[in-house]
Amino acid sequence: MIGSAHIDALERDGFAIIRGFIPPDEMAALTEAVERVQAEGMTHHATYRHKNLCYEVLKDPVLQSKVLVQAYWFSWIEPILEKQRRDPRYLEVFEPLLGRDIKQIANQIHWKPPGAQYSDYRFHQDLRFREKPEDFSNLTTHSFTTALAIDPNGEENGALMFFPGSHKKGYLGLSDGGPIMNDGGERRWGLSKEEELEQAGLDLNDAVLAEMEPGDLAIWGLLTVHGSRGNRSKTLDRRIILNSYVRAEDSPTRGEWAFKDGVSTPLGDDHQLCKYEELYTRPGPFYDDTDWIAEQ
Ligand SMILES: O=C(O)CCC(=O)C(=O)O
Ligand SMILES: [Fe+2]
Repeated sequence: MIGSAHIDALERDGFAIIRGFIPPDEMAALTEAVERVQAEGMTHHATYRHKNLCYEVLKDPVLQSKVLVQAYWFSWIEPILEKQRRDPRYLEVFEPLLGRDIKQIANQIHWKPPGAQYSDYRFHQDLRFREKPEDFSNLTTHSFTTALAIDPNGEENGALMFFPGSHKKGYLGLSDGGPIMNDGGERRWGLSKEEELEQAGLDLNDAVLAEMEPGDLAIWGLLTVHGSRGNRSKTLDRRIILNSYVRAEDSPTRGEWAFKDGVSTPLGDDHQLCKYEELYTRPGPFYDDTDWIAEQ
């Protein structure tokens, strides 16, 4: 039973954690599917895209090796994960918040290779990643991001951190002046410069570490300030499946259906416009070895 505690927590804190969202006996199959996506992603020498499917493959300056940091819309190649994104338990979570017609905007896996430079996320609000906000309505109230823990998420391997109540502060522009990940040097373990937080009226001491066990689900809104440190552990990755959802009526031109009148709805014949702006003009497949093209 998922209950309604997450609704109160989202309203009060801007984030919620549902423990045991996916029970332990279902996690092995999901984890294996995530590992198949990783194996497939690592066959590429650089970032690869085919329509919405994308593997973000970078050369890590610290590890001096190739790393896969994110994959997008792998549901097109992994049936188990395609079912996961529209698991009826997401409807239980979101029906009270979004109703029974729900579209999905993001379908991502994030890896944090142990010790890699590219494994931190500066504090930000996900509104930053809705580059065409005019294509949506009610983005700040009826749009949510979720992270399903595949590995234990803790202090050492860079669990998510949230600022409770930050969703009531409006858009703060945190991390807008550059990539979402740090560029190395002393800030390689991540997060934001304290001055930047101070200017936004935030005190790092107030940030809450979202420790999670495999199968736990974190949920947050597009104005909730969050980020995560780099992975300082020697061996443990910090894998999450990140899915984001909107009310269908608020997103007439974007997203893949997840639930239509409450019915779990598989991907259709072709990709729908989600976040990749060049879906129709540059569908690929192609390699992009120029830069980090994150589209969280
Ligand atoms: O993977 C993480 O720790 C943070 C990811 C995130 O906040 C995002 O993709 O918007
Ligand atoms: Fe985010």
